[in-house]
Amino acid sequence: MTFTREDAPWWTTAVVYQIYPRSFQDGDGDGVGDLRGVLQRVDHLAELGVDVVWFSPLYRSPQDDNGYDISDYQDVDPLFGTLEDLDEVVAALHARGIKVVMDLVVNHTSDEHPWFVESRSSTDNPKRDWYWWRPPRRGMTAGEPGAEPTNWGSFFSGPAWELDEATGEYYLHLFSRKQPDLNWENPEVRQAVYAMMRWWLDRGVDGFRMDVINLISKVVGEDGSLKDGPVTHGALGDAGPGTNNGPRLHEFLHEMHQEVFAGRRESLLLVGETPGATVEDAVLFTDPRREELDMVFTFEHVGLDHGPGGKFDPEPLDLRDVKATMARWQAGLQDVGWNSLYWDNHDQPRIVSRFGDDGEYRRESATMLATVLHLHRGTPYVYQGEELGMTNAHFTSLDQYRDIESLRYVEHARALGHASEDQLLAGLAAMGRDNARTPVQWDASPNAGFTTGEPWIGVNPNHRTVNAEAERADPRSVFHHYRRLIELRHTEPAVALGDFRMLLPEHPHVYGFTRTLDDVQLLVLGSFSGEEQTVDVPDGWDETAERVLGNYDVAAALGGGAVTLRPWEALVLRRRTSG
Ligand code: ISL
Repeated sequence: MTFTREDAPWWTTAVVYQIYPRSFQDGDGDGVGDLRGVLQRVDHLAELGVDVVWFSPLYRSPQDDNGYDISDYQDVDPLFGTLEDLDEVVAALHARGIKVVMDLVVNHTSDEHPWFVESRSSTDNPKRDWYWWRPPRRGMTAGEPGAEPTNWGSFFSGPAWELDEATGEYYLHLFSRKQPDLNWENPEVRQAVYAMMRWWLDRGVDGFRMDVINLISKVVGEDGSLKDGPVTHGALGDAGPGTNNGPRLHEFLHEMHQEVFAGRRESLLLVGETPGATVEDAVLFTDPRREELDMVFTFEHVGLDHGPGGKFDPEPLDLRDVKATMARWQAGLQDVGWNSLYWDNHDQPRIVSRFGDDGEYRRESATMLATVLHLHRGTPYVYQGEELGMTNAHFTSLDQYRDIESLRYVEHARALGHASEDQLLAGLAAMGRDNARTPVQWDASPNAGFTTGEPWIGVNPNHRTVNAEAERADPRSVFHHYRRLIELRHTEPAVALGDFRMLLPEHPHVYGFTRTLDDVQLLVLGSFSGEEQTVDVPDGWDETAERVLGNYDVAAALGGGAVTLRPWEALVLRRRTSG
């Protein structure tokens, strides 16, 4: 069943680039990135060599969660431009051989979407059942503390239910109160979503990145009831068991496939965002015979540094855990299905600051991290600025933050009195989503070439040295290294399709693996350390191996069955196993 050179889908050799529009490039001087801005930078993407661009939401939105709260799925928010601007951007990308994937946010809408406005207007409105409305808990009065229909906490702190005074009922919002959850049990909801998706495909886009798609099926009792979740810490319960990977999820995805993608599947890219999914779930989502998705985003590797108090209570990373997780996903999807590969996106801190060294060894560690990731089996995703080695924001005061998740978290943590102000700021500085949302650093000018106006969020002061112009001028830069990695995936079939074997699983600082396709074998080594590290190499690898890629001018030499890697060194070698 495993993909072969003959039948492998196009996206096995593709690299995807994620644009977070509000921070990419401002074209009109209002301090917010937009589509005219994207047009100025399409050649950067072409030079990098990516095959696909995924746009975080561009749709009309009150921007409560930076566009993940959509009030019109079939229009562009005026902040970003117009539908005609989007057509122009799509045409400009297509002209450079780059496909376009839209974010699809259909677990919830904005509370300002006309569907929700109607739904909330009365208990007998025809769209009432398009969302999750429930009366207060039995025996309790609406508005009383604890009267919410279930004890579920939202992803953005506080209860996942909001009381609507007009009808005295609560609605479910797994994210902010301005993001009510759609009721996928209702077939009219599903048909409305599918029609919208067909409209976008007919307009010329090439696929979807499906936001929290594994939350769309909730666990509903025969009587329509939803159940409390386990209470782990605090007073609220975990919504996961009642909402994550629900009983009808695969049925809905297969139905979507038939209703929307049938007959045009081959040219599209369908990737699901699936927090909490196991590798066993991923096999089901991505087995081509099941006709659901092409690949999903795992969250296991980006949860390894979360501490007992959650993501804002981080713990030091143990590299062995990363290797164990990645090896499990590689093995689990070796014969059936496919992996997505990512370190960064708009929800995660910058990888060079998180798993690397964003000081002395910024270039070395950013290129090493990229090498290790891109040489796995799967489709790599590059988040804007990652190819420049951009770092965390290193904000030091609360007023620098913009993200609803961070601001709500602080509000609730203060109310509970669990953490000191210093602890709160340290948690945000390490893990806050705004770390990845500062403007892309194009040049050394005052606003990094991002805007002529006042940027909506602070530009990282290190743009004077870390920027695209400087990166482009330096052949050893992070940018040129990404360019070479992308090219390698396009030209060396073993990168896309080779079998994966993890080496050195117990080594605390060195990541190593081989990729094998027919008689070609690649050896990949990456040091996660600022000190020299000497490791054994497998039999058959010696100084005759061809050096494919590295991040030092002269690669570490193999000899006597071992190799000594310098700080954050990455190395890719190739040999023939026969003849
Ligand atoms: O960053 C997170 C909170 O700790 C994640 O749990 C995140 O909320 C989750 O990955 C879902 O993310 C997606 O849906 C959210 C949106 O805020 C994120 O930006 C989006 O990627 C709601 O639409």
